[in-house]
Formats: sequence, structure tokens, C-alpha cells
Amino acid sequence: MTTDAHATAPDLATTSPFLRACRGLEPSHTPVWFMRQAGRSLPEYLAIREGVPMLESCFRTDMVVEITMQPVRRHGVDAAIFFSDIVVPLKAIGVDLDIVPGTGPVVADPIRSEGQLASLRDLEPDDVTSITDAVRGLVQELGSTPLIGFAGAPFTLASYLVEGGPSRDHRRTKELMYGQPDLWHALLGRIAAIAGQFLRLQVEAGASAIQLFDSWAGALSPADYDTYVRPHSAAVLESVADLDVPRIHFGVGTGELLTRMGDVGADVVGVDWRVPLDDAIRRLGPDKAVQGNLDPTLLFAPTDLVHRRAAEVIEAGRAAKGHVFNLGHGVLPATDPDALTRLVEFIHTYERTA
Ligand code: 1CP
Repeated sequence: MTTDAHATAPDLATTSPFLRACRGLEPSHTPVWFMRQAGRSLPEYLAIREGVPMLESCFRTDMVVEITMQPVRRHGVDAAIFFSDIVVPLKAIGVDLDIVPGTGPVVADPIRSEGQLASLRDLEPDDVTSITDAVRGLVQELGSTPLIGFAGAPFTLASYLVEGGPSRDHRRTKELMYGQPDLWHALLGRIAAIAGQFLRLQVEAGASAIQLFDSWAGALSPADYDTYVRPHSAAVLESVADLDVPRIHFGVGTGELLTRMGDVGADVVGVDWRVPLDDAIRRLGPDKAVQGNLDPTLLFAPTDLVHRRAAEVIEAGRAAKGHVFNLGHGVLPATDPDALTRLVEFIHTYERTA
């Protein structure tokens, strides 16, 4: 067995249905993975996390490997997503934050002034050795299943840093954005450097694709996205362009931003369930692959309806350069894991009618 994480990469790129679809090559079947596939829908996840705080688990190599593997073993998905969180690189450089159960990321000292930018130093490889060790271990254990590395995009991370926690309207974030544009651009520039480095370290350790999550970008108008966010998201994706792995870019409620999210340098654009996939494909044009987009709450519907809707998504996806099946956002914690396994089986065995 080789210890060089990249030794198997060329092979994976040609054999993996997920990587083929990302690159617009015909896959042997429609590939599928689920955002938040590792997590609270799985009893084995709840068992291993018992008594271990979320952030601690993200820095424990053995737990990251085990939790990332759990949905791959159980559902037979076509890709693994690295178990971590978008705030992990910020924690790794010493930002005082926690992930509070039932709430999400909470930042002790929200960033609202220029003097506080100094706390956002560059991410160094030594800050995340337990994480890159986990990537290396996973690549060995996953074999023919590719690993997706990820990071939070500048706007979404800035929202947590400025608000101090989850926010419905992103009021303080936009207050800083509109009122102190120089500070805003300096802040997003710092975050872009950290996110880009986090992605780079994951790919160098063996991840075969990356996803940049701009979950809350849907809160922005297209004009504000262009002025305040686009250059920074583009900088993150550009900073990993030389690594030659597919770059997926996803946000929630981003129907009006889809073409822009493609234009910032994505190979694959994630689509939430509010936009019909055929519309999204028309908006994105022939050069982008798409990922999505079944409503996560459909997994609570009768199986025949789930399958009918999944078939519609697969059929609509055929018009794209490539299609990776996913939900339109993360798996809800109350989801029956067997419903996910059945959905994977359905997608893998769905008869091609085209
Ligand atoms: O104790 C727990 O189980 C805490 C729940 C949890 C989990 C399982 C959080 C807190 N984060 C995670 C893991 C996680 N987070 C993953 C890896 C697992 C997988 O996908 O299989 C990923 C990709 C994320 C990314 C993430 N964290 C995003 C972007 C994706 C998205 O869902 O939009 C965001 C916005 C976060 C912030 C976050 N972390 C946790 C929560 C509850 C939240 C959202 C809070 C809010 O609404 O603002």
C-alpha cells in the first residue's frame, strides 16, 4: 500500500462516477452524496459523539475518520464529505469560538473594528495537523470513493464572525458591509486567505474535490453580491485552481445568484430545491455541472413520492454538462437513515430512459 495520497488520484479521476460527473464526463450511474450526510441522522454518529463537544471531535483524527466513514458504509454514497465545520480553520488560528448544541457557531468577541482583524492571521499547516492526518487516513480507507474537502465562503464566515452567532437577517454583517466598506473588504480578504489555505491543505493531503459553502449568500441582492462578495469568493476558488480538482460552489436561496456563483470559478454549482433544476441549468449554460436538488423534507414523504421526485431530478439533470445528485441543503437531523439508503439504491439502479 502506498503512503502517497496522490498516487491513486489519476485512477480515481477516471473511475469515480462522482468525479466524472463533476468534470462533465459520462458516469456509469448518476452519482449521489448528501450534504450533512455525516451527523445527527445516524445513531452511530450520536453514539460516538456522546460526551465529546463538536469542536473537539473535529480536531480528533480518529473521530474525524470514523464519522466521515459512517454514511459511506451505511448508504453506499459516491463521495465522502470530510467531517468538520466551516468554523474549524478559525478555531485553529485561535479565534475564541464554540459550536453550541442547538444553536451553532458562537464567537466570543465579534469582529466589528479594524483592530480586531489582527486576530485573523494566516492558517499554517501546523495549525491543522490532526485534520490533515485525518484526510490522509481517510483517503487510504475510502479506496475508490473520493473525499470532498470543504470550507466556508467569505460572506458566510463573515456573518458568524460579525454577528457573533447565527443570524436570520445578517443585520450587523450588512451594517458593517455598507457602513465600513474598507474594513469589510479587508475582513473578507483575510477570511478568503484562510479558507483558500484550508482547502489547499485538504487537497494536498488527498481530497479529490472541494466544496465552498456560501450558505447565507442568498441574503444578498445580485448588485451587493457583485460589489461586496464576488471578488473574495473568486479569490478563494482561484487560489486552488492549480490543484486541478473539481470545485463545487453552493448556497441556499441563491436562485438569483446562480450564474454569478458559477462565474466566480466553480466547475459545479450546487442548486437548492427552490429552483427547478432545468431552470438552473438554463441559467448556468453549457459549461457548468450542477449538484442537487431534492428538498430535504421530501425524505419524510412516502417512498413512492420520494422516488418520483428523485426521478424528475435525475431526468432534469441530463441537460447539464454533468449532474451530481444531492439534496437542496443538508440532511435534517430527524431524517430516517433508511430513507437515505433507499434513495441511494433508487438512484443507482434507476433505468436510463434517455
Ligand atoms: O453536535 C452536532 O452534531 C452539531 C451539528 C453540526 C454538525 C454535524 C454542526 C454545527 N456542524 C456539523 C458538521 C458540518 N458542518 C459538516 C460536515 C458533515 C457533513 O456534511 O456530512 C459540514 C459540511 C458543515 C458545514 C457548515 N457548518 C455550514 C455550511 C453547510 C450548510 O449546512 O449550510 C454551516 C452554515 C455551518 C455552521 C453550523 N455548524 C453547526 C450548525 C448547527 C451550523 C448552522 C447554524 C446556523 O443556522 O447558522
